[in-house]
Amino acid sequence: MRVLLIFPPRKNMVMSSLPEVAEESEHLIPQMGIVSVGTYLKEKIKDIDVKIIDCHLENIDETNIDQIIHDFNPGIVGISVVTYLLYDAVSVARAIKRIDENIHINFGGPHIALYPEETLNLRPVDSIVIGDGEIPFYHLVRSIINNENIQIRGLYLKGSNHTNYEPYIANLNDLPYPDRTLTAYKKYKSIFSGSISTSIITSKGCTNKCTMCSMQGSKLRLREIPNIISEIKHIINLGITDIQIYDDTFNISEKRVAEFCEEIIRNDLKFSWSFRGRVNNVNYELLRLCKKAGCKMILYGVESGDDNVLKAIRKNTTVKEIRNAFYCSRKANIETLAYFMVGIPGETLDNIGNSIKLAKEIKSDYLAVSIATSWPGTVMYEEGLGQGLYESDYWKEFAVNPSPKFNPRFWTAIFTPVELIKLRNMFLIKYYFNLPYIINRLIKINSYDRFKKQFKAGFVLMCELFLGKKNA
Ligand code: B12
Ligand code: SF4
Repeated sequence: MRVLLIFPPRKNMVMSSLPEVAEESEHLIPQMGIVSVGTYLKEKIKDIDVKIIDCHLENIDETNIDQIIHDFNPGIVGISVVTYLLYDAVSVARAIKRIDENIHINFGGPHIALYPEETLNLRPVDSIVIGDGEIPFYHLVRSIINNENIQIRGLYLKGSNHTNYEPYIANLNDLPYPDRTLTAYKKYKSIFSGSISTSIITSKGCTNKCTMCSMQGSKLRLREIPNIISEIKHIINLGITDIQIYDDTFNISEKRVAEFCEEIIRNDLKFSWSFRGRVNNVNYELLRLCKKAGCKMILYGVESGDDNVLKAIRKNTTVKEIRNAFYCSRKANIETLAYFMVGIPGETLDNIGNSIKLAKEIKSDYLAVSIATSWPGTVMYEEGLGQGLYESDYWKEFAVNPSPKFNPRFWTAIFTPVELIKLRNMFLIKYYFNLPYIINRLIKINSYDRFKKQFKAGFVLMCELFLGKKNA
């Protein structure tokens, strides 16, 4: 049996409100979700032939997928679906069904837990997997190979009843390390370091409850440090020296981060790494240890420079903590990226002014400003619906009938979409296009490759902001 796993193309991606250059650069990372599903399958069924395709990386879409289907001839295709790539996932699935109606198509990924029934009813979909895919997908493949009926939580075949129960693997240490050689792993490069890069997941879930995030309150599952270190050794053996930790919140516990760093140092592992973190769980001592262990960059979810706004989105952080995190990171010589948002529910011009002021004050190396967007499964979306801000449950409609030109809604109770785009652009322009910032960056860039990449990114950003290439 041959199994093809696909991460969809991004031809009709529902754009988030980050400038296009940021979206482009951030996607050059292997998709650990399907890699993990494929690895588990290979481990369980020894003679299975598994192929993984990242359509964006390999320039594949519904118009040329036929070649792969003819060459590889899969019996089962699993497609990884995030809501913003649903249309592209369905387009590819339709194209595959046109080639051979008998190929079984399974949809898994974060979108499915939000809209299980709607996904199962999509025409080319034969089955869905809700939540962690490794175990249910293996059972699906096994049942198809053995031609048996199957009933396992998390897997639902077309026509079957399903529950909204999201299964999870209680002990993440039980999973095999994702086999990155199943992907074209050498092609993934980081815009920040310019070197071959991969991602790693050391924990899943988040106990915080931010209103704009669909992870809120999800069960926290932590891998043990020796287990993570062992995976890192595998990664280094592949010749990869840059690792992006893609946990929802890596620094949920300061103690665990410290243990992680100490083990890296003890094992004398040489690689650079970054993580996405919260501002409230860091201090100078910890960051110095992170630096010593190879941490190059921290991407902080700042969101706003105004305590009232932070409270309103239940971020559970303060402006004081933000200042401290950036101050300590700079002192520890770790680069930073600050994620800000504009257009948060209830936010006024004054609040946005406070964010701009804080952004300049904390002197982050990079800044990403997005417009607060009501993504499905978030409190923000539910509140918008409850207050009648949206004319209909538009995400549900999209899930039932995905369309190519779809724009998620912003919070427009105070500002219009055009005003929000202008505010976001003004924020970015004030931050990036001033002499002290540019000089500071030039001093910090330490390789020609990095300079070339960042110069290009800066140029594209400038065109986007000044010529209004996107969203204007
Ligand atoms: C890293 C990350 C990013 C990175 C990189 C994304 C990338 N290209 O790889 C960056 C920062 C770029 C990013 C951006 C965004 N992201 Co993001 N991101 C993540 C994050 C934190 C980790 C992804 C990951 O690697 N997970 C680890 C793997 C192991 O989990 P997994 O992918 O879910 O896979 C498991 C299951 O889903 C399932 N599965 C997955 N695929 C398949 C396939 C099959 C066949 C089967 C059977 C099972 C299966 O099994 C896997 C193994 O257990 C997730 C949150 C999360 N914890 O997953 C959000 C997440 C994927 N992002 C999300 C969102 C909304 C965004 C943004 C839109 C945010 C924004 N406001 O800008 C943007 C998208 C930008 C755009 N439109 O251009 C949402 C998607 C929600 C949804 N409805 O689909 C998530 C789930 C976070 C959240 N809950 O809010 N993101
Ligand atoms: S935004 Fe970050 S901290 Fe807040 S709930 Fe989501 S993952 Fe957790």
